[in-house]
Amino acid sequence: MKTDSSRKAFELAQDVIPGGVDSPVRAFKSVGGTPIFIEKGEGAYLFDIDGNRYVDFVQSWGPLIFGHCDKTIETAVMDAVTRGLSFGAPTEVETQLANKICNMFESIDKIRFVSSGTEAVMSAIRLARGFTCRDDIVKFEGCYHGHSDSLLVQAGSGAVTFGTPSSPGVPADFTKHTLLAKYNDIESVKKCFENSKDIACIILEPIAGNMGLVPADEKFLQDLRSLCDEHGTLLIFDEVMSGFRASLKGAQGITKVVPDMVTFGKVIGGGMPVGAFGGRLEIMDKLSPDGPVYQAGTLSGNPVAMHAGMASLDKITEDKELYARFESKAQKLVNGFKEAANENGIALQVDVRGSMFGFFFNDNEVKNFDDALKSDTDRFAKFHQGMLNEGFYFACSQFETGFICDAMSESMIDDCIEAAKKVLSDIK
Ligand code: KE4
Repeated sequence: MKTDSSRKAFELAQDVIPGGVDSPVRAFKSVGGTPIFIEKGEGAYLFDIDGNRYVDFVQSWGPLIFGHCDKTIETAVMDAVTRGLSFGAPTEVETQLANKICNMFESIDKIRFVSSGTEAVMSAIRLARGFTCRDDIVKFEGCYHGHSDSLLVQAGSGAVTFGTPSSPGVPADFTKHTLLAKYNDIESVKKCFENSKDIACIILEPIAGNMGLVPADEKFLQDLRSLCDEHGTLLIFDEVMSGFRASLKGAQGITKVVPDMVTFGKVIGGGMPVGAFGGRLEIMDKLSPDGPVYQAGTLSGNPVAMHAGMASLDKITEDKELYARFESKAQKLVNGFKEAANENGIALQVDVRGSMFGFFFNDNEVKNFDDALKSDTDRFAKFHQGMLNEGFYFACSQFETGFICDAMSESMIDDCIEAAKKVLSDIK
């Protein structure tokens, strides 16, 4: 596969953009090789600047649930653009999108739009702290919630559950209120409550997608809910990735547990920059300008992005068979991978939630980040490169999730399975 143009483009990009990319994962550091530079997208396909075509299982890390250049979303954007790009003033489409989301979720009475998932989570945590008048928060190893300071933490020393910064530039003071627990392990959460009487919220991906695909056990979510009720702590579901991807209602369409707040991103922007956070009236009304908790954004609720999100969600809610199609294609894909891996004596763990799918080169089931870290990342890297050469574009890290989009045909899934058989045989 010729990638000379991408290689040259990457060299030039590195002269002027740190690492040559505007988001680290795109640099292919964990899989090796040169990141491919994209010329265009078209339905389920990506085309790079060397003229190679790929079936795209990343879809901009989740937003493009209908694939690239979806005519409905494109038309909505083009139409909105003719009336102006941004006003910094309220527009009715913000209310329409807010109503659409609030009417779908028992957990959400009001919602505020921002421009990224990071902003949504950062704001939700500030609101949780302001509402409870508490400072500490609990997050889980392996869950990613964007790059705000208090969430860039790694396990602290020994038994202490308080986190330490996982990045230079984050002062220890900024993470001393962040406690770390183990995903799917309620005892580790109870220990946090032993170490702190000041926990404002617990935040988690109810279906984790940032350590690879690792769904929370229903019992674990129920126990989290009970602990939060017992201690007056808010439960925040970060559905930036799982929202409208795991089911029509994301993880909330699968679990019976109702969170106090929810964050969204990706799909609700239809490919444009949108994040959101929502929750019960008594919580959301604490937010400025009605309440004292400050939060703001120049491009929050941007009308073009709102129309893209509206078109995306309208298309989703109108298609009653959409998630059945997603589930069927995702299951067919991972079953094909599993069969091919078995034929080649390769240990592969697979899982699906709606249009999300994951696979680990791992001997055992993955229930938390420690398990995920035991995966064979070298073999993943070889698989990733091999599948690229066959024309299939997967997330460039073992610790990410794959996505089905509605533009993918059954024959694309079949062809991908055939390619996987070849690649797995080559790398066994
Ligand atoms: P953004 O700030 O990247 O829009 O959203 C942060 C975020 C928050 N919560 C969850 C559950 C997320 O998955 C994300 C972002 N997801 C990653 C993909 N693993 C974005 C890709 C990237 O960082 O370039």
